Amino acid sequence: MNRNMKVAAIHDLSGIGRCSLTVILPALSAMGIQVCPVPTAILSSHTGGFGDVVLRDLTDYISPALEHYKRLDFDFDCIYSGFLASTEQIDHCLDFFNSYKGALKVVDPVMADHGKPYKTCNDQLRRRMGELVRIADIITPNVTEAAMLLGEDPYQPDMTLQQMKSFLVRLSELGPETVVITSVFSGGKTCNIGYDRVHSKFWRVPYSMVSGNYPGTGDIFAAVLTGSILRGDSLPLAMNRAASFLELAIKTTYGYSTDPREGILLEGCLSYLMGNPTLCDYETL
Ligand code: PXL
Repeated sequence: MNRNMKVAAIHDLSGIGRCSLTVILPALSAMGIQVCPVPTAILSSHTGGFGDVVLRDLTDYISPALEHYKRLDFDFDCIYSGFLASTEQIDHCLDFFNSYKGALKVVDPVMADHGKPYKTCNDQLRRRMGELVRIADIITPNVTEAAMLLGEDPYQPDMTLQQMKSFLVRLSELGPETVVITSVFSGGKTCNIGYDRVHSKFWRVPYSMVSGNYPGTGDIFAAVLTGSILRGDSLPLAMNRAASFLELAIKTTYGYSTDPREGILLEGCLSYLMGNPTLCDYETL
């Protein structure tokens, strides 16, 4: 493995609630990969339940930071976009992606969850998120975001095998070779599903749910999946690594009965990402 791998993570920095950069940084660091944060906004907390959030939009930061990196001839192995604070940031992300042609392009189209858009996601952002999806190599929407990108009903309580495959293929037809959809409900079970267009393969990684709805889990999933792919894992292995890490972290957290708004107890679980356990809990779809 390249010991000096660098990911530019275009995402927000939220003070409390363990999401976005505050989880992406430690997760990828534990996997031996440097995160170079490009904050899109600074927030006092995530927007999921802490009341009146203080938000400082950093839209005017991203382009000058990119210009600095270009002047330095600084290279990145991966550009990874996530939570955006304004529609203009779509253009800035596109500039970032287009400036590093050889980098792996990961787009986590953070917009919504559980059938509903986040407070900060307006119609314009929703419409333009497709522009990032089009140029991505890998996208990691949750099922609500996947449906929104396809113009389907955001609430998808029980998907058939045919619907899951159709979502994956149609999203891939927008551009990305690899599509992973998280938090899919099908036949009373929860799973993450993936599609590798190059090899025409569909994958499903089931996981067991505990009650308790923790923020930031999608961000952790995307970060671990990205780190795993950068380290050379196959798609099913990377999906399996991300899902099994989250299952461990969520079950650890649930046992301590902490306030779910504070997110998962990531700090005590990071050592699991440092090792390289053998994982083989996936199925073809
Ligand atoms: O985890 C997604 C996310 C990222 N960033 C902010 C959020 C959320 C979800 O609520 O509020 C600021």
